[in-house]
Formats: sequence, C-alpha cells, structure tokens
Amino acid sequence: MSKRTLVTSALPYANGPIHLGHLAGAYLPADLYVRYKRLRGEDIVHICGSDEHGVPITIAAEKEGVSPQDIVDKFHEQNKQIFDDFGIDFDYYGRTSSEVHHKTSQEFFTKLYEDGVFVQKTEEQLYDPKAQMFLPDRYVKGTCPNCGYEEAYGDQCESCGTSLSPTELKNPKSAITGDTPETKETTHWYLPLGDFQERLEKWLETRENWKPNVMGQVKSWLNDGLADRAVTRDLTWGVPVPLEDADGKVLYVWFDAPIGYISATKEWAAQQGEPEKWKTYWQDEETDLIHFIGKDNIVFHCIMFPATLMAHGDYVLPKNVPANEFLNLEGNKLSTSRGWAVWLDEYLEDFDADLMRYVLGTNLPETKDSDFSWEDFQNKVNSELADVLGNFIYRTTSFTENYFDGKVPELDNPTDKDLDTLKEITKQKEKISKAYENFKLREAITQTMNLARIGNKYFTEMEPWQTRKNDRTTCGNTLHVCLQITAALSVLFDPILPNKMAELRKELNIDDGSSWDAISDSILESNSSINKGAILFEKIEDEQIEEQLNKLKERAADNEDSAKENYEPLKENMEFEDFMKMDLRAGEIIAASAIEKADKLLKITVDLGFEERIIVSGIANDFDPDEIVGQKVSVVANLAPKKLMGVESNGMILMAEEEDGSLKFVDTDAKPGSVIK
Ligand code: B3M
Ligand code: ZN
Repeated sequence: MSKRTLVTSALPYANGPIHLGHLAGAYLPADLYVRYKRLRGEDIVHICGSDEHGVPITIAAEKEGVSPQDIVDKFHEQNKQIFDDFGIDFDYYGRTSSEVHHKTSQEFFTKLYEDGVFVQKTEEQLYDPKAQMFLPDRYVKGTCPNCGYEEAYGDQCESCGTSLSPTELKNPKSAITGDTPETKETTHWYLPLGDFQERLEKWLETRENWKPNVMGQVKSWLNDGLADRAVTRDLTWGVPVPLEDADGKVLYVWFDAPIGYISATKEWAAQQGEPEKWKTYWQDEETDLIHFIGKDNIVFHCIMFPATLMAHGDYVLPKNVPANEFLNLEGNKLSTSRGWAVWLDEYLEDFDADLMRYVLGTNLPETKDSDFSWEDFQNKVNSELADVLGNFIYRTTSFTENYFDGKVPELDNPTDKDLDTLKEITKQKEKISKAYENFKLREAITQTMNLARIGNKYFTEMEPWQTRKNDRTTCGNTLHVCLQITAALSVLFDPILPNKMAELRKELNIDDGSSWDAISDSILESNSSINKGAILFEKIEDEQIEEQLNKLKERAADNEDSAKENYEPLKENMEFEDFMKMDLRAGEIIAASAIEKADKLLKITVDLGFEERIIVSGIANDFDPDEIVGQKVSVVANLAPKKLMGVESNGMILMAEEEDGSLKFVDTDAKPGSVIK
C-alpha cells in the first residue's frame, strides 16, 4: 500500500531574498526527501509559499519606504522563481495574502473563538502616539528593573537574562520614534497553551524517530510549563480579526502562517480540478504530515500549531518535524544585515544549481550547526563530483563508445569480483533508502557517492585499457558492470542532481520515467545502445573561488561603512575622578556553569590572582560553559555585590557587543590580579 504524505517547508517571509542558510535549513532537505519519495511512486505533496504578514514585513517596508504590499509582491515572485531555478520542486507555492488564506485562517479563528478555546484579556500595553501604534515587545527599549541595564528589550534583558514585559521597563522608549510611549488598554485573545500541555505530552510520547535536537527543545519548553500565547496583535498589516469591535487588530503572524500550509493545499487541490482533495491530506488519519523547518521555528511547529490543530479537532497532527540547526558561512554566523550571506540568485550567475545541491547536501546542519566555505565547495566539486562521479561515468561511457560500438556488452561468464561489484548496487540502494526514510539526508548522499567510488575503483583495478587488447570477454564484463552502476547512479543521484542526472539518463537512453523500484543490477539491456556522455562536471579553478570570497568580503566591508551610523552614540563625558573609582583587574575564568531557569546566565568563577570570585554573567547565549574555561578576561572588581537568580555576583566581566548583538571577551595577557588603568 502506498502511503500518503504531506510535506511542508517553512514559509519564508517575503521580506528579502533567499540565501544558503534558508536552503540548508528547510528547502533542500525537504526537496531531497520529496524527490526520493516521488521516485518510490508514493503519494506525496510538497507545499510551501510566502509568509507575507507580521512585523518582519512592515519593518522591511518602512526601511525601503514602500508599502508592505509592494514588499511582498516583489519578494513573493522573486523567491518563487529562485526556488524553481534551484530545482526545489514544490507542488504548490502559495502566499498568505491570498483570499483563500485570509478566509481559511479567519474560519480557524472563528471556530476556536466560538468553541470558547481562547482567553480574552484586556491589558495595558505601550502605545507610540507619534507612530500611532501599539508597540510589539521588541520595539520597546528601556532600563531593566532587575539589573539596571539601559538597553533592555521589552521581552527580555539581554544583560541579566530576566524575562520582562514591556510595561516593566523603566524609562521605556519606542524603537520607532525614540519617544516615550504611553500606556493604553487593549484587548487580545490568547491560546491557553497550558490547557493543552497534557495532550501535547501524550501526543509527543507517540512520536517515533524524532531528532534528539528537536525533541530536546520541545521537552524543555514543556518542562518550563506552557503559558498563554496571544493570537492577535494591534497592527494594520495582517489577517483582520473576524470579530466586531476588533478594528486595527489582526491575527498574530504565527497563528496565521502555519494555517497557510492548509490554505496553500486548498489552492493546490483547486488547481488540480479536485477542490475537495486537500481534505484527504489534512483530515485523513492515513496521511503523514511532515514539517521541514529551521531550529528557530521548532516551538511554533511542535507546540503552538499542534495545539491549534488539536483545538480545532478535524486535523491530523505532524508525524515528524525534522528541523535543522543553522548553517554558518566561512566560520561566521550568517547575517543578511551585515551582508554575510550567499544569495541564491547571485550564486546562479556563476555556478550550476546541482553543484550546490550536492555540496550543501553533504553538509546539512542536521544535528548541529555546520559551516559552508567556498574552499570546501571547490574541493567537493573537484574531488568528488568531477574526479569520482564524473570521471567514472565519462570513462565508462566513452570506453563503451570507443571500443564496443556504443553497445552494452553482454555479461559472459563473470567472475566473483564482477558479480560482487554488481551486488553493491542493491546493497547501496538499501542503505540509501534507509537513510532517506530516517531523514538522514547527508548519509543518503554519502552512500550514493560511495557507489560511484566503488565503480570507479573497480574500473581502475580491472584495467579495461589492458584487457581490451588481449581479453575482450573480461573487458566486456568490466564495462557491463560499470554501465549498470552508471545506470543505477543516474536514478540514485536523481534527488540530489536532478538536472545532471536527467542529462545522463538521456545519454543512456533510459529517460522514459525512472523509478526507485526499478533500480537493479540490470537496468540496461545487453546490446542496447548508449551515447558517450558529455563531461558532466567541470573543475572549479582557484580564481573562481577567490572571486566569490572577494565578493563576500567586499560586501561585508561596504555594509560596515554604511553601518557606521548604527554605532552606539558616545555617552556624555565623565570626570577623571569618576573613572578612577573603578577598579579594573585582569582575570582568568577557571570554572563556569549554567544557572537553572536562567537561559542567559552563567555562573563563572574568576581567578583574580589574590582571590577567586563568583561572577554571574549574561553570556549563556553566546558561550557554552565548557568553552570559556581558561579565557582571560577584564573584570570590574569593585562593583557592589548583587543577587541574580539566587546567585550572588561579585563584579562584572567586561564584554564587547558587536552590531549583530554577538559578544566578545575583552581579553588581556596580563597576569590575573594586574590592575587595568
Ligand atoms: N516565516 C519564519 C521564518 O521564515 C516564518 C516561518 C513560517 S512557517 C509557517 O523563519
Ligand atoms: Zn537586566
């Protein structure tokens, strides 16, 4: 029985172009998986589309001085095209500004509202009169009531780690106008996630084969206990709340966006001429629903959306959410604002999509963050795609053309070695299938390339260039085996290199529909004709890689220049005496550990030469406790002691904060205890 699967890939915000990080997080793994399943002949539909609501869109519109609609229109088309150019083969690419979506998400809200699921709360929120809007939490900055840090955000103090609400901040300022916001009453609807905690836990227990990084994150949310989550916002851009007296209120983007998967499936079904067909994919228990996402979206797909679906009652819940970690670029965090990214449209100006699909596929951040570097790209293209796969195919097909008239030689009295090598086809096929089924896509690709390695090695060892002169039967057998491997590779590699493999199958005259089941050691009939392949993969020269590195560096430098205006303004001058009050010392971290219930804080023991100190520092997001032991630091040694989350802190470790918020130590080679002045 062939199963039914619905695959969704995170709906990218239509506020900017797609880059390598997006591709590695969700879209490439989803596409590899779906292409594999399609080859198996399974019933599978791949849904994606633009997320066109929420603060990210309005920020982008403000920045460019255009309307939100202009922004989403531009990037929806652009991103749809680039996915297509990259061979990311969605069955449907929708958008959340569509009528169907507005209607679908409003119906969802109304059903839950009428069933009494939501909690309605009227609370004071900060309002910016000049901008005429209620301020989202991240749009408010002010002084932390706990530690006095002056740049705390409305949802959290980055310095001491305390969770805040914007109304708790002292001296709050609007990040839009810089003005002091007013407080104003507003009413919102909340999904009481706590009511779903038990059902969510029971449901999660029945999930099989989830990645530990995903399940771990979900469990930690559940352990902390689930709070009410607002599903509405005071904004003018979004899906209007379908209630009377709800003017100026829209659905929270994370409420409407996942429902976008459903809306897009409806549009897909209508396009198929079977408008009711979406229901079998969303409401029939026989469907496997799989969400491909990046790790920052886990809570929404594993807690909030499932709770929404449970509350509704008519829908299947996700079977798996194989979320990926992050991709770094040349050893640094990807950052669109700093220009540290590889955009897909730019990439395609210089290279073929299949090359990146392969290289990135071998390096997906499946279980931990991974790093993309251009040097690695060059290495893998040259030493794997060109030297192994391309070389094997080329020598096999050209040898056949030159010495066997372009016909597949018969297998005539083969040796054990010939037969064993042929058997590797089905052995590898099994390994590859298993890897795909378990979402181990890196492994699937590695095992696919391993079959080419096996073929290439066998070709070399059999020396057909010798045997063709004195032992034509052996030579024919060698070529037969290599051609069968080539044919198998043309299907096995299809999910990874769709364009190149289509080309290859044409050369082998087997381009009339390939299937996974048909992969065997006898895809090609003896005596059938093949054509000599073109060279499938050209090597990449050093200069081409340098060009890419320069492009990256130049853009990052340009961005730095234009970002100068973003530097923190200098504070007012102070008197020398004031400075001299501060006792700064060199120190060295000798121990560090996490603090329970404080995500951002680390308890750090610092050697100050004359004594050891406990200092609590809000750097847990940037550093693991283990990695900082031995780190030299500068310490404000005479700061009055203060209790943070139950631990007394005796001083402060100086940190430099870069523009993207990342923290660096102010280190010194001086002996612990030395005075810094
Ligand atoms: N647009 C966030 C993101 O692009 C969000 C995903 C929505 S999936 C329903 O990371
Ligand atoms: Zn604080």
